[in-house]
Amino acid sequence: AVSPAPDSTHRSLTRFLIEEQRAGHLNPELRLLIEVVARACKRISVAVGKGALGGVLGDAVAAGGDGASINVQGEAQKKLDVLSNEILLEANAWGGHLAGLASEEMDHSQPIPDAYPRGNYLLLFDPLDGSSNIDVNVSVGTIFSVLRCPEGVAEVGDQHFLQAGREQVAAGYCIYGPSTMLVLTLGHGTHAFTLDREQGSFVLTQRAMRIPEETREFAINMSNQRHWETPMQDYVRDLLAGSEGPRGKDFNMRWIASMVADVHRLLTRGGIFIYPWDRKDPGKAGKLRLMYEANPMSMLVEQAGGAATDGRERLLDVLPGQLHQRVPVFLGSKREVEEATRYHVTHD
Ligand code: AHM
Ligand code: MG
Repeated sequence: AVSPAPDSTHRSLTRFLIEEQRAGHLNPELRLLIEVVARACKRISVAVGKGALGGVLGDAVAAGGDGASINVQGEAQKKLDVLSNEILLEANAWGGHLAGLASEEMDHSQPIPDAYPRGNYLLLFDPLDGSSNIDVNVSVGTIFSVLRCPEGVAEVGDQHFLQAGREQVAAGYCIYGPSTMLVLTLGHGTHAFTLDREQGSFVLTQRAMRIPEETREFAINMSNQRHWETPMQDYVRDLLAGSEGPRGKDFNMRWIASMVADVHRLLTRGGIFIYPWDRKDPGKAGKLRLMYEANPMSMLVEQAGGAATDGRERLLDVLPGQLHQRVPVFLGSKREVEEATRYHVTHD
């Protein structure tokens, strides 16, 4: 008789999800949703990996051929932003697992087309985060978040997506780096899968990731320092003072400018990632989007034993007022996030 392959070396995403289903952590509909998103990410990974050979680098051109295409956030779209968005939309339209989708790259949410059965979930995504890094061959990623569609909704609209992050039933990202990895939570730990390119399948490579509670590493775009509010200035001044300052230890800095890559690093070895509000932005909201970036990353980080706040409150408790809302983000090693948050709270 042929003995089965050893568990730890060959647990595919499919098998992992089946086992999670048996453990009562997800139902078949959510399992299909995760499988479909993972399949779409494989397609995006192929497109990203081709680089200049795929003809997909550079800016997207607006419909009508008149200048660069601009998204709802007022940002120029890359060809790969548009392509990744289309791949995710097309993959998720027909499976019967969704009631609607919302994307960082689309003005409004979309209900599932009438031609297909409607499911119970809402999917939100940033199809290609960190897209300023595409043309320079640095890691980028797809971020996604899953919510339940409220019961009794006849027509899905933007308002049905406006739920606090703690209501997420699943969240994850796919990082397109030296290897392609899917990092996923279903609310029972954060788990990492690596794409086996030859087999075309994601393989579980780290179960139950744990972020060290203490760190000596931070990720911040320091070029905005002069625009930060006082408690943020104070916090970073004390980090930079190192072992001679009040923190009594030296810190190292890393900034990739791809949130997915910066968060992947801290999930792997600890750290704090911060995108604060600054005075260039009168809305006091910072750059990152609550629904597509902050919420899914916060769930992944909390499920790995880390913490996530907006500098004052737990991010997963923030009630969104609109789909494309921005929010300051402080996440990573628990003690360090608490420390950064303390600077802000005691200042107020
Ligand atoms: P994007 O969604 O338009 O790619 O913007 C989000 C990205 C994050 O990945 C990253 O943390 C941040 O923007 C970097 O911004 P900056 O230009 O300040 O370096
Ligand atoms: Mg983005």
